[in-house]
Amino acid sequence: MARAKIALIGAGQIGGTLAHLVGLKELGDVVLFDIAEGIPQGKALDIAESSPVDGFDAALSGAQDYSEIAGADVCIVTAGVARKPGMSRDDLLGINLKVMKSVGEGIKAHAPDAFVICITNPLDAMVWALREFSGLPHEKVVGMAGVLDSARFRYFLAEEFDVSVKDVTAFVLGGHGDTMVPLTRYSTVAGIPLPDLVQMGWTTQDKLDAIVQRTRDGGAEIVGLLKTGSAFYAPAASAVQMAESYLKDQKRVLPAAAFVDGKYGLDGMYVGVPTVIGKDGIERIVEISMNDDENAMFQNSVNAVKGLVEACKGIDETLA
Ligand code: A3D
Repeated sequence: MARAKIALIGAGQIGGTLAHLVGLKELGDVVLFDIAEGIPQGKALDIAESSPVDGFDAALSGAQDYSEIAGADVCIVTAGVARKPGMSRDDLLGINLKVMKSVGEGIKAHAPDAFVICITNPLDAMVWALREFSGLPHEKVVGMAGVLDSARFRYFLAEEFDVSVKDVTAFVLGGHGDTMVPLTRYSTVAGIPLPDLVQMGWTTQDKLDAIVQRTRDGGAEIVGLLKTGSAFYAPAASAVQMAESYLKDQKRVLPAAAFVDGKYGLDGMYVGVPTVIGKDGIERIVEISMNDDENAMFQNSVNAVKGLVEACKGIDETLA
């Protein structure tokens, strides 16, 4: 059977890390695409030269022309500009909307059957715009944020409880941004929900609240440390997990920015919800029940995403 073809649109910090992970995991052949000449070619060659050491078989190439992504099974989009210190994800809106237009048109022309994972920020608005510009089915275009946000939540919880990250599950809903909703009730250590762990004396409510806030600010914490860009190792690992679930039809239950129409009281918008990812893309959206507080936080997040989408429509009239 032919190897899968994975197109990485954007060969910056995340794009390069994605290419390396795809190689190490032998998920398929990689085409790194970028407008910056030489960067995708250089990264592809550098990673290919590591393949004899790590013992993986994958063809890696760089490209400036969208024809090179022809027939891709998966496209992971990181093209655009990343946050600098003091810049919010929303500041990126105008710049990255134009990028989504060219990327969406490129995918539409050359890889219309791909499963497309968007990472470019502001995530929930950019994945919506990318879907509009590409015209692909909604279930084949998804945004990566929830896997990363819940991984950060899981990591902080594992540190607090001094247990393996493997035994911590976490649940994050809503848009990717300051309004994201980490749901403690649905987050567990080996099946024990966090509120029970507070009662068992494993932690205090104050400490848990601080961890929730640190999760919301997780992206900014890394930007503050790096100063010249934003997180890339964990975002790349998160998108690769989604791509792998699609390529291997694993049907993993993963939080993602998916198109929700009819569930959660929403009539057609992208927002972070639990999904099942398999060979058909987003195969299911899992609708959970929320209490009043959780629902209020979720609605707040939904409204923030709607505001960004309206702003996109104001910038590009073809979207209105
Ligand atoms: P960076 O290292 O700057 O890479 C972006 C790449 O995109 C650069 O190599 C650019 O040359 C390239 N590029 C710019 N315009 C185009 C275009 N029109 N076509 C093709 N390539 C283009 O950034 P990064 O890799 O660190 O981050 C990429 C994006 O991911 C940014 O928008 C970040 O804000 C976003 N991001 C999202 C998350 C989420 O959790 C959603 C996390 C971290 C970063």
